[in-house]
Amino acid sequence: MNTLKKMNEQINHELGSSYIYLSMAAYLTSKNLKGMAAWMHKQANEEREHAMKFFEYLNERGQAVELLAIEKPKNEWKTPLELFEDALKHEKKISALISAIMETAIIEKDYPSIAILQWFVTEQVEEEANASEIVEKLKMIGEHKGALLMIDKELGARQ
Ligand code: OFO
Repeated sequence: MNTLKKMNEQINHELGSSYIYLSMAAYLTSKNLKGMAAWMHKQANEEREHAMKFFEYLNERGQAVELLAIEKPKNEWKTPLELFEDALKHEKKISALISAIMETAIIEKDYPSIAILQWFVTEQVEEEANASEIVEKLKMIGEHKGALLMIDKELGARQ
């Protein structure tokens, strides 16, 4: 079924997301923004969990998982704002991919997949909102170094 095939590809996108966020964490660490780096590490871990949700679901459906190659992520940004703008752009891309799988599942009347995908649809609203909030705050503070350190501290407190 196409839905399950697309979910197999989505495992790759979720692991790719994890890799991108890990690269962002590495960059932020190199800039001594430890709180933002910790936030990105948590995000990278969450993305791996997303991949595993699809992985386990495909196993339950008796579909063999085929892992695909992961692209080398970008590793340099001009500013934390540019980095978080990239993260937001990436989440929007992921939301579109989830919607496309959902459309296929609806066409195929694959109700168990629709149920699983519903979780991802809701999750994407949260993921986009989180990234967007950080982007807006970073835009607000501009070049203010003290405020940047405050945001860094705030993001480091992410549970
Ligand atoms: Fe960021 O939600 Fe999965 O990819």
